[in-house]
Amino acid sequence: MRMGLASGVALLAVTATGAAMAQALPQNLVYLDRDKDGAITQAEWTSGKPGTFKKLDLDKDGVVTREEAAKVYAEMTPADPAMAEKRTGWIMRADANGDGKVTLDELTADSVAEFKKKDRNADGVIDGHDVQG
Ligand SMILES: [Ca+2]
Ligand SMILES: [Ca+2]
Ligand SMILES: [Ca+2]
Repeated sequence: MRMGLASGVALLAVTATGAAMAQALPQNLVYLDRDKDGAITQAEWTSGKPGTFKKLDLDKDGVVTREEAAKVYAEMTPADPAMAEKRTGWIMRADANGDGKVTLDELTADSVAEFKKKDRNADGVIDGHDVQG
């Protein structure tokens, strides 16, 4: 029991030191850090994509068209057509082969490319070291 307490305290001290040294993730990215370790892995970064894709693929044919994306986003932000247009553009940017339809693979690949851009020091995670300066 005494041992357990001691190692618990030691662990707390290590965690506190680590937290103090790490640079914080920007607020708009924090939600992606599912396990709250202060870093976003590629898996965490892309984890929301299947859900987003499912929401956008209105007719469930496995591809998202501009019309589908525009419709979903227009419903999401009815007061802000410009924002809806912007978000539709983000989705359609993933259309790598230019056929006007985005597959889940394309959406995920686009997301991975974005991840790699944001991981400036290329250590495989996005954390405070990538976002400062
Ligand atoms: Ca994480
Ligand atoms: Ca569809
Ligand atoms: Ca990094």
